Amino acid sequence: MTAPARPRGSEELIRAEEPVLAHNYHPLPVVVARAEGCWVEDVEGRRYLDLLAGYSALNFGHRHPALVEAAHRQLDRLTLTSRAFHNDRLAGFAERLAALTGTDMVLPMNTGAEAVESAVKVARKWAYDVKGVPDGRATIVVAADNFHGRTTTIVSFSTDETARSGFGPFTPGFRIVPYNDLAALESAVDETTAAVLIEPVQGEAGVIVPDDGYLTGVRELTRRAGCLFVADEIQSGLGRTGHTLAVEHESVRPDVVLLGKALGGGIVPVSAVVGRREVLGVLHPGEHGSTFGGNPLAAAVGTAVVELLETGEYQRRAAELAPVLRDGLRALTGRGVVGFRSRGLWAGVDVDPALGTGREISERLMREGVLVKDTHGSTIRLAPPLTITRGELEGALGTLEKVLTA
Ligand code: IF1
Repeated sequence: MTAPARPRGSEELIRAEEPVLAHNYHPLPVVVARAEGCWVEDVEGRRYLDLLAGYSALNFGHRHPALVEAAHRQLDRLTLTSRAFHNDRLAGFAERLAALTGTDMVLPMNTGAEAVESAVKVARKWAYDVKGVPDGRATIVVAADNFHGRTTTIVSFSTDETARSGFGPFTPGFRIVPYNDLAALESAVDETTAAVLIEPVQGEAGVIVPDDGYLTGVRELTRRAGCLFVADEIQSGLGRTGHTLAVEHESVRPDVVLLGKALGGGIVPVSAVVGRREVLGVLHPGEHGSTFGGNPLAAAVGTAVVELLETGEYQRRAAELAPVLRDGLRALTGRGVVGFRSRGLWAGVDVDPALGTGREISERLMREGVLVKDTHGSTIRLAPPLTITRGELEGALGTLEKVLTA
């Protein structure tokens, strides 16, 4: 099919997708053509404030100058070697990321799901090689309502029927317990347990913030049981909750932390498994890998992201604006909002179902120039870039109030 002579508008582009693009999403009817900072612009030039930020992959806003510059510079030098050879970017990235996260060793991957899959493999291998669990018997305990990605092993331990039905047979070796329930967790951990894998805040479930003490409890329980605490910080990490890692809210240090999304600055997919040398040291040459993991372009952008986080500026901004978001949502409670959870610049907002579904509210907000994404039912997620100004945030809350009280 030859490209059309004239540029196609939003409606034409949306129609053009239908016969040729797999329907695994139901996007809002907006076609983004350019973006900068917290603002995106559609094909016709209409501007929207982006309160989704790529599901927290755009913590530094669209096209942060320092990140784009790092990418351009590397594009003009070297983009890919594969790990069959060394490249001159990877050592620096691994050193800076380990230092930023307070860990010893880094396994660079690409997507979040790859980091989760890698952590499952490393935890199992650690269980066999270090803990002494009989081969093939390792178990991993996860939380109900988890979201860790879309691969068949990961959906094997999902409790979301939409995410898993039709994709069996499933990978065995996982136990599911209610989130935020230490007693249930204690009863699921035994001598076969390699790891407990949880999100410090459950994102897709609707920004479910656990009780204070839960993360500490998981840390103490896994230490006593001699199994690994693996924290999936792919969405909650890298400044989103007002800390470099969400687990810092309770000063907890997991054995393994999973990172992704914002680690690539919204420019290239970059993920990583970071943790203690005793754990990641179980991998030997030829036992794990990927074509793009640790590529020089990803390492260059990832290093620039770590440099931004080393300043503490983005963590501070999320912490300083957290009360603006929280107080704004509290003021709307009873006026269209029936409940919310928030931590840092991240909130799950339960809208009165009588006002519409999450999707309908998202479409009304879109027409008012604000982009959000519904999760389940009538819950919408707010996760602006951490570069949002107080004024922009207050404006967005005003727009939410207008939509909910109209
Ligand atoms: C989609 C959800 C968010 C994640 C956590 C691992 C991954 C994710 C805590 C996997 C990815 C993305 C996936 C994307 C939408 C988005 C999402 F709605 F799916 F659940 F953010 F809440 N751990 N979350 O949140 O990382 O492989 O995607 O790089 O699948 O629609 P990935």
